[in-house]
Amino acid sequence: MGEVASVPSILAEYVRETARWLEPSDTVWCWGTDEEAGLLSEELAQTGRWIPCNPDYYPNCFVYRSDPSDVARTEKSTYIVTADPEEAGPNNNWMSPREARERVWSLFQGAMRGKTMYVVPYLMGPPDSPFARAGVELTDSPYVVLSMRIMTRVGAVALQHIESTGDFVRGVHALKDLDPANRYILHWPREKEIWSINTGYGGNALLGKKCFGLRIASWLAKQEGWLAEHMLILGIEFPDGQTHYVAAAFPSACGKTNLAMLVPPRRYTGFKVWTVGDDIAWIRPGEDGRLWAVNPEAGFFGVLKGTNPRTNPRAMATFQKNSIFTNTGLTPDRCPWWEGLTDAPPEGTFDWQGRPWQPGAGPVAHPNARFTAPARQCPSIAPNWEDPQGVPLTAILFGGRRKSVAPLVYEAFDWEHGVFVGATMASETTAAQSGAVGVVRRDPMAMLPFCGYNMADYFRHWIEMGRRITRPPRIFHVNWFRTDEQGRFLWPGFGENFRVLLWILARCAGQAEARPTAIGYVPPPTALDLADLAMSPGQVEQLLSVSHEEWRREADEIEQFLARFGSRLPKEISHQLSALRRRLAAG
Ligand code: OXD
Ligand code: MN
Repeated sequence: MGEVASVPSILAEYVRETARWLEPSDTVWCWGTDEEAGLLSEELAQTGRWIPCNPDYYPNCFVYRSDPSDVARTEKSTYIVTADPEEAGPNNNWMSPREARERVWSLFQGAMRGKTMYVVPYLMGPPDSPFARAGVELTDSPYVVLSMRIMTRVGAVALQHIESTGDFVRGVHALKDLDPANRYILHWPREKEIWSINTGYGGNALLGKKCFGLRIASWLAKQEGWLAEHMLILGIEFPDGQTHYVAAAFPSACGKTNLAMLVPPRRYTGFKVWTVGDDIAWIRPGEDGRLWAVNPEAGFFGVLKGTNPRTNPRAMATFQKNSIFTNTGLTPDRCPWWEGLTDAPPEGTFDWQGRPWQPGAGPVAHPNARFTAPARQCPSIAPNWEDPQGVPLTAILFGGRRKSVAPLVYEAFDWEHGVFVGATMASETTAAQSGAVGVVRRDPMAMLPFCGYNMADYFRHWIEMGRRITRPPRIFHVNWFRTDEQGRFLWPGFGENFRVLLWILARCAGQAEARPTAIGYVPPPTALDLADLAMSPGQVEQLLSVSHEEWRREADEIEQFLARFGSRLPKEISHQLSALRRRLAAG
């Protein structure tokens, strides 16, 4: 698959050494070319799990069926390896370096016998950007190679970066026998190394994404004075041509992709929403005192459930060619199908495991079925999405999926309060991680599964970042998922979220009304444009209400959660909790 051209010697040595232990029958260097993808695709098709879609509707697209036991991130198998367990913190599973070598590295011995080891050099971040970092993934999974070439910038651009910096994150991934009991995703932040075994699921096996892009990068960011966040980035262009950028952290499968690709409601003529990223933001202080953000990825790995031309037309257009559909159903004319695409699947559809589907036979697609698509194919991709300097942030949003408690939107009083809002946010769990769905859990900054070090130190880092910038973005919390007594959503969501974004940007410009409450600034109903939404005044009031009784219970839960961090918790965070309690008592 191409020439082994000018490979930096530290990389060549790493590949040789790893091959000696894993014993693949051959080693193949990947350059990210179309020809290479074609060959891998043919090879994968032989397994029966990789099915070319109908080229009339989905040219160069494939449905991939993973092993049914390997369909989501497995947080219980995900570890941070450090000498000091305190460095990993209560938010991570911890493993000692010795145990990692004895228990996990031994699993890799001979793990690629009889297989090919693919060497995938990749770059995270736009080329020639001060944000850019290189990684190398050694893998025996052609699906991983085919996904990495969409999700990252694979090939010569990465080798050049390694050559000039001498720096890269080492990653080794072996499918082995997919045994869940021996599944491990290990991160060595100080050594900049990742080991993943017995899994092929994207979030566990595409090492550029969660493993490097968030867990290792968050640690590097702490050392080097920047932030690696689980955030989408979007730009809102106003009719006068000015664009303002917003980054938003929501937990997995809570609508980051939908918000990043939002289409403004028709009444907002002259406005445009530009997509910069849908999952990860690397953020640095700029010389102008603002925070600047890039999307380090080159593709989207998005949730399909509920995606259709009405909820996310831009995603539909993005994955219409050159894309992978993992664990969807397959219609008789070889198109992918998932719940929410249309009312019902056509007769003769196969489910995500390739079984003929009958009504009542369970879901057609796995609830965590995903598309993998090149970012450049998104019709709303920002013209400057690969700007080496990134885009300046006007606002940062935190949000979750809460049936109650959290109003549609509120603004933090200041940066430190904003850090507290992010640090204490909660959300109901989704199908993106294995385990129970719909359980409320605290998920600080949506980073609970992704922060590669002790979150108490992460909160401190956030507080310090605020001190380092003179023009900080304002911080907000949003909740699109509040319901009424009958369990119906109070807010229409999707494109209508644009109305909330407009209030947020107007606040940042000092132009919108808000009333101070115990939890932050909440818009009075008159400050939001609710025209055409057919919401009753009672619904609006409920959507924006702040119940002191509920928030007192919330404060108790927050206190319990923060207690996990013991004396390492920054005092600023405890002060914020006391201040919240005082405001609740005063009201
Ligand atoms: C993802 C996730 O895949 O957060 O983005 O699970
Ligand atoms: Mn994510």
